[in-house]
Order: sequence, then C-alpha cells, then structure tokens
Amino acid sequence: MSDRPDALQLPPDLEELSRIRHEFEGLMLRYKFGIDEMMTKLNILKEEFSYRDDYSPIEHVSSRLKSPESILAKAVRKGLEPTVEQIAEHIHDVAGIRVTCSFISDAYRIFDMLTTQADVTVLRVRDYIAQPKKNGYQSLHVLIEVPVFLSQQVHRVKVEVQIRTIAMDFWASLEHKIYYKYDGDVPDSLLGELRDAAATASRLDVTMERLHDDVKALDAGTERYIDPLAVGSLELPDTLLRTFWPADAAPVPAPDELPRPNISEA
Ligand code: 0O2
Repeated sequence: MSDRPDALQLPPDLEELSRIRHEFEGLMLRYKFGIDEMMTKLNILKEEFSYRDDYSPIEHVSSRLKSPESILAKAVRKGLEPTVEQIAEHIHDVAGIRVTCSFISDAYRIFDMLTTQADVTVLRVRDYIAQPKKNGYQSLHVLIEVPVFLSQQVHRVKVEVQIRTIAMDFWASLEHKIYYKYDGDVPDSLLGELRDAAATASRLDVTMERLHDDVKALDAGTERYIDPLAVGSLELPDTLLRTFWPADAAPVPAPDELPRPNISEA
C-alpha cells in the first residue's frame, strides 16, 4: 500500500481543487519549457554572433514566467474565467522574454532572425517602436508559438518576446516602477515628464544609430586606418604591424615618437 499523500481519498471538492492545481502546474511547466526553447535559440544566436562578427546585436536576454497572482489579476481585468483553458487562450504573456540591443536596426534584425526560424510561428506583432504608445512606451512585441516536445505529445507554446534598445528598456523599467508605485494613478506632471524622457530616449537612439552608421562607413572606407596611439602601446611584432601599416605609408613611429594625449594631472 502506498503512503503517498496523493493516494489518500480526498473529499470531492478537494479532489477537484487538487485536479485544477495539477492542471495549472502542467500549464505553467509548458510555458517554462517554451521559455527554455526560446532562450536556447537566442543564446545560440548571441554566441554565434560574438564568434563570427565580434559583435552581437543581442546585448542581453532575460525571461520571466508570470506569477499566478499576476495571471489571476490579468484574467480578472480581462473579464475571464480563471480556468486553464481561458488563461491558455486569452493571456498571451504568461511566458515572456525580453531582448535588449544597442540600436533600433538591431531590434528588427533580431526580430527577423527569430521569426524566420522554421519551427517558430508568428501569431501577432505589435510594433511600438514604429508607433509608440501615447505614454511614450517603445518596444517591438512579437507573440510567437514554439513547439515543445514532451514524452507523449508535442505542445505548441505561446511566448511573448519583447525586443527593445537599452534606452527604451531604461525608460520602460522606470515607468513600470512608477506605474506600480502610484497604483496606476500617476500624477499628470509625472506623466508629462515621462513623455519628455521618452522623447529624449528616442532621440538618443536615433543619434547613436547615426553615429554607429558613420563609424561603420568610416571603417569600410579606410580599411587600413589604425590609431597611431594604439600602435605605440601595442608593441606588435613587425610582421603583424606591417599587415596594418601599409608599406608605402610613413615608417611606423617608434613608441616614444608618438604624440601623447595632453592629459593634465588633477
Ligand atoms: P508585466 O508586469 O511586464 O507582466 P493582450 O492582452 O496581450 O492583448 P497586453 O497584455 O496589453 O494585451 O499586450 P502588450 O501590449 O503586448 O503588453 C504586454 C506587456 O508589454 C506588458 O505586460 C508590459 O510588460 C509591456 N508593456 C506594454 N505597455 C507598456 C507600458 O506602457 N509601459 C511599460 N513599462 N510596459 C508596457 P504586463 O502584464 O502589463 O506587465
């Protein structure tokens, strides 16, 4: 005879409760597996980029499984029955992944790389970068479905991926904190300041992208440019130096002949 607690005879309502709990735990486990699948995809892309290009458009990836309390609160807000079926069908961000990148173009690049993978189905795209929300919120949201292979069946799990720049993320994190601090009733003056801050963050993103493009164009046009200060401090072997320093250029200056930055002692 088993002495496991679940072998006990429960009263019918408790038995029902235990069944619902078990079903809910199964649902949450599938969402967790969905996150695991997507995290693997993103980490593979990130590592491959770092290996291949020495630069990854993916700066940082984080994930979160919505807490049962937040799921319930959202279900109530949406007027849903708190059942496993209703949650699975109508709450789309139980499994959430956030990807931050340096530049706006990187956000769309990451989006393309993820959504063109053969086992990923795109269910919905909300482009709050192209069309920011009224409060200034910017982010690229894509709701995807990814297969999770269990021992006896395959489940297609919904995962919401939010892709945004570091500046957008900085703004959104603070706005989120303020929103919760004021329980959603944020004073108008603060809302105005947040909108201004969002506009500043957006301008920063545009400027940084332009500077990045300018530097890339410079790199492409002057392949052999090398900062003489860097050469002096590197002490590279002559053969290696020659590959960067064209033979017809002025002789490679000796380290003590190099101009030094004018840094005055504080
Ligand atoms: P939390 O705490 O991050 O989980 P839907 O039911 O999916 O049709 P929903 O949920 O409004 O509608 O979808 P949407 O627009 O994709 O937004 C989902 C998530 O995006 C939110 O989840 C936030 O994480 C983020 N988000 C959307 N708008 C804002 C905003 O104005 N400010 C900030 N800081 N984040 C935002 P939750 O469940 O609201 O919150």
